[in-house]
Amino acid sequence: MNYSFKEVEKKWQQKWEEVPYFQAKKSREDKKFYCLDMFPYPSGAGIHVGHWKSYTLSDVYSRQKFLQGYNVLHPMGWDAFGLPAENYAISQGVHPKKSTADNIANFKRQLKNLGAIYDWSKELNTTDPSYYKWTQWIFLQMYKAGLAYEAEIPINWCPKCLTGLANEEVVGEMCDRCGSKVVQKPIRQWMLRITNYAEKLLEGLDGLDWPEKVKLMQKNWIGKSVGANVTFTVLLNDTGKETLDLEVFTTRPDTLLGATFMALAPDHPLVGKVTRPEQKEFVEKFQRDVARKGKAYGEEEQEKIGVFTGGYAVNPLNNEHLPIYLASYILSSYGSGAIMAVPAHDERDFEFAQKYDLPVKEVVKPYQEDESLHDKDGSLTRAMVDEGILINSENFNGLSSKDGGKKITEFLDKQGFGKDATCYKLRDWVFSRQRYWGEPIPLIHCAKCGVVPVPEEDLPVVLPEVESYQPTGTGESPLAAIKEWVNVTCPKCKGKGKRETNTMPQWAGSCWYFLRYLNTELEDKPFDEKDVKYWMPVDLYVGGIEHAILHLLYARFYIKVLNDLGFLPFDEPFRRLFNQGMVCARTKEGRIEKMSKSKGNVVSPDDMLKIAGADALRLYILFMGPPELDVEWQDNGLKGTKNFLGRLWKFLTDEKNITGKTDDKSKKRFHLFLKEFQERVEAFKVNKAVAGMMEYLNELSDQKLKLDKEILKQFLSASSIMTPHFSSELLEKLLSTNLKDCSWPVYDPCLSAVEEIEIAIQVNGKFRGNIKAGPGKTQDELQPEVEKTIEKWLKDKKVVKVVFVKDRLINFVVK
Ligand code: ANZ
Ligand code: ZN
Repeated sequence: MNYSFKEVEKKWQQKWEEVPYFQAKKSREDKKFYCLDMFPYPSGAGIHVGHWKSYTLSDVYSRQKFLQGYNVLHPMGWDAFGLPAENYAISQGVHPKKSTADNIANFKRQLKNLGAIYDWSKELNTTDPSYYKWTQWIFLQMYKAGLAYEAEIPINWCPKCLTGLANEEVVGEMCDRCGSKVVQKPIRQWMLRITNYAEKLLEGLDGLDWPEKVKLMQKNWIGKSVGANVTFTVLLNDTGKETLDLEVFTTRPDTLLGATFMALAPDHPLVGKVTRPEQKEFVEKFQRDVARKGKAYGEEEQEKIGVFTGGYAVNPLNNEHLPIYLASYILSSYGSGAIMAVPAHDERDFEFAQKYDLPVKEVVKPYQEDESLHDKDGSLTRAMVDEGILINSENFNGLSSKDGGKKITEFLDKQGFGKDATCYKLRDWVFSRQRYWGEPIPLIHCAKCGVVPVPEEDLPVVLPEVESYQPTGTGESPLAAIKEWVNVTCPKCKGKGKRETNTMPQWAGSCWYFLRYLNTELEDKPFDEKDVKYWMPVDLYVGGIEHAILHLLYARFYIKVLNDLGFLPFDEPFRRLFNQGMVCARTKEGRIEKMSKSKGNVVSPDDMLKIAGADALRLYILFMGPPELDVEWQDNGLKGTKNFLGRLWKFLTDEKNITGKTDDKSKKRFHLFLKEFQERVEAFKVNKAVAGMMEYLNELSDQKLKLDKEILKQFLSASSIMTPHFSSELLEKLLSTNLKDCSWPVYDPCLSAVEEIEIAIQVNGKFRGNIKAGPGKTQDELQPEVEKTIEKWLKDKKVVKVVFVKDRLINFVVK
């Protein structure tokens, strides 16, 4: 009798749909397990087998915890606002509302094929007014707390998507969505003060069970630098009487006496004042040139160009006069937008000094002499950027960089010319989009009262139906054209007001959705305190590394704000994070790349299901390789797991193999399988866990081992986390039970213990003793202990070679 996956899978999916036995319980007595998938934005392309990888993983863990008696919450929803959804709608010529609904229906159909234990009663959709009412409400709380503000700033503007973008959405000067080169455009924006949370966002990383790589990416993005602010005095003319203060941020106050010029960002506010009349023409031309080129924040300018302003600044330590330049590599948005340039110890300053023939003065000597640092004439060949010992620094000579920096800053502090300072690379979050498909920002502009929040009882501000939702490109959202919607009465003075027409970025809805899953039906509040307290934080969050900064940083920020405002009793949303690797496939050009529709290398689960079924696909995806690594899709691999399930079915349904009571050998082998299976699953080595299942079946048939009903039930319960349909069918067929009444099998530590074997120890081929160890131990694991037991044979001898035969012997060749 063969395994007929089509009927079996259909049957169980229908049953689970009718009676979803795995839904989260209302009672809060059990231990809880909140397993979260990064909810998808329902694109038109549907899901491919790459998406299945993360959904299969999260389902394996949810199912295991369910069987272990946890109250499991494993929900799914739709991140449906934002650029991707809107761009797709435009490309198809349909309204985003319509295309989004169609895409969701398709996604849901595809996802149900997975046989996952999603609790669909918790489904949510970020474009649903009953959901975004609360996205707007959270924004209002931030606004009231002074965390949202309006600013006319030059921002990253995508000329194709016709909207402003957050810094996080720009990758290498390109729009992360469409790949167009981003330009800088001054536009009125709503901003969120995420920078107020820089330190908290950094500190919080320590306590998280996240991949180190992701933590490091967030850390670098926040970019904390510790140093000092130093005030230089700018001479506005040659009399030396008229002056102004110029502040610089430096991470190396120890190098202050090595400064040989000053550099300002081309758009620094003091440029006009500092520039002397004779240089004005050149300075202005330079500013125009740089502005025309434009550059996105955070991008290093390849070419370091500059212009002399004619002005000078006085070094507060030795009163030396330093020429002031404008330089293309200084960012106006970092520190104070101005630097003291120390060519001897900073690479960029060194390059600039070479180019403009400015002096190089060494003030730090490396701890270790390095001859390649100087040429024959004694000039520096490159910047010496390491810390070292101070030289040419008057009273500070001989101090280490650390101590020297501290002493110099203290000295400046006393004179009122400097202070310890900390800078962050993190910028405030550009939180408005000039697009239609997003949550309206719930604010009203009134000529008399200024910006007035929409009263909470008037939420949601519903996104109006429009004919034309294409971006206008004017810097105004398409909503600005809908007069009936825009014109409102001011809630404060009852005079004429206008609605804010910018919408929120797509990240707004995903910053808090995991709180809403708990109570999607709540009408009078966004979430329930008691449920939040029970369920949060999320125990396991599974999703792609592409969200390492954007979504994961924004969501952490939201939770910290809501915690500070007293709405939440915790301040980190995701306790544990797992990033699954990508599934790749060969493109038409023969390159192996991440699956994507645009590259034409997508494998659709719909097709694979027809060939092999959901359980074979789940099993193959788990078996492909370590789940955190990228892997290449192979049709053969899927055939392999399909065949495996076929063989397993045959074995288990063959009466010969089932007995009333198994012998010890069979029992032992099963408990060893179970122990390893559990340990591997729990260590995220699911590929090894599948391999263990395959080995077990091989040994069952090779060694003619038998199972009794108890073992059979335990085996099917354990395997059900990977192959739920297959296991359910056999549980019913052979044992008249089902997963609802099963629990996670507990292995017997005595039975699962591996017997020790004796390994012979030899010295120069002569037998010198035995050592007992578990099978499969490596030489590295054994050698130290073996050396101890034969110490007297090795004394005063030189070991020339060690011969090791696994599980048999270890032989020391000595002289
Ligand atoms: C003098 C100096 C000497 C510096 C030296 C470095 C080495 P991070 O680590 O990135 O924070 N800097 C300050 N503001 C800048 C701006 N707006 N645009 C470009 N560069 C800026 O780097 C801080 C260092 O970058 C600062 O320390 C400053 O150069 C420069 F041997 O000051 B330093
Ligand atoms: Zn008003």
